[in-house]
Amino acid sequence: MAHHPTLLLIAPGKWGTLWIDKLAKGPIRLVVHGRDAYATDAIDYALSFRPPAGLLKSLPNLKAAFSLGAGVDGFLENGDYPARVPLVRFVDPTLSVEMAQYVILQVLMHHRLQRKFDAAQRDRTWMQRVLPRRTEDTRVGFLGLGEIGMFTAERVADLGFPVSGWSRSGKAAPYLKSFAGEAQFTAFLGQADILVCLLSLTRQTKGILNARTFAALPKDAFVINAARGGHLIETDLIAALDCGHLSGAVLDVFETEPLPADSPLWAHPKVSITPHIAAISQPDVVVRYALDGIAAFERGERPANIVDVATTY
Ligand code: NDP
Ligand code: OXD
Repeated sequence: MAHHPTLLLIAPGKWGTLWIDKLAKGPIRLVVHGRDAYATDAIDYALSFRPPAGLLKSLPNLKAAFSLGAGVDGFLENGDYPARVPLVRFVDPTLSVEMAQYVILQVLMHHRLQRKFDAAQRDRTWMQRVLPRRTEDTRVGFLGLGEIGMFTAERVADLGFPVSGWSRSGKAAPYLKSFAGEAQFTAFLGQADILVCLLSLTRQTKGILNARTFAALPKDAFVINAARGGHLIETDLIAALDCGHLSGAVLDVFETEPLPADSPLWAHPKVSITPHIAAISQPDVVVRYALDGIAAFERGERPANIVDVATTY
């Protein structure tokens, strides 16, 4: 009988059910954490978004771990990820397309003053002709120019906005003004009327959306965070909105998810909230990526998108 490697799925409650049936049809033995009893030495592979602290370290025969999302901070934030085990992250064009749609939606809602018109409609008020700022004068700056950031930046540039981006290494593209590293961070911020965060969350980028960053943005700048809640100091954002320096913010990700009911962000008049839905990993695509990745390791190959242990993303 063919050897079927054992995959441990670690995903909370209902969320896990998205993948269970599809994975169970693959050439693997599926074990679901929290549902099935298992011997730790029987696990060959793991699939998760945010495994509980210490769990992966307790699996002595783990050959590789696969992330259910593009971001792998959920694996690495505790500092206990077993260094010998390759970690593969989810990279797929569907994520970039969905993120570009999300960012375009939020940029245009802000730029075309849609929320003001919605409020006026609620009051049955016919607003006098209000002109949006000129598109060519509205500079959109991307923090993070990776798989998702580059694609999204190009789609926003297609709409006529001047686009810039900041990354560790710098990126060259005809539609983009590129800034790199700490030395160019403040210059980048000074010319971003709309700031979009699509960075990976690492020790270096944690809390990067803070009071100093907001102060370096132009007056009335607008902030969109679709990367991770850990990038943002929420109290600094509220202060920058309340003092009138920032004109508004859209947040898809939060330090604590679900966002607690008593968070002041819920009712803040300048904040729009979405529940971590900017780009959702599609179950069929995720299952294919995990099964193909396992097959590659079983053949003795290394699949694409193994996380660099030096940069941790
Ligand atoms: P990539 O790893 O491809 O890109 C990460 C980008 O961040 C790169 O441009 C990288 O720079 C930059 N970066 C990392 N560290 C630093 C640093 N210290 N200084 C400057 N730049 C830095 O990731 P993806 O584009 O695939 O995804 C980005 C993030 O989007 C994910 O990590 C995740 O958090 C988030 N995400 C959110 C979703 C949602 O639904 N809200 C869905 C999917 C992703 P360089 O290019 O030089 O390496
Ligand atoms: C991801 C996410 O990282 O969904 O892919 O947040």
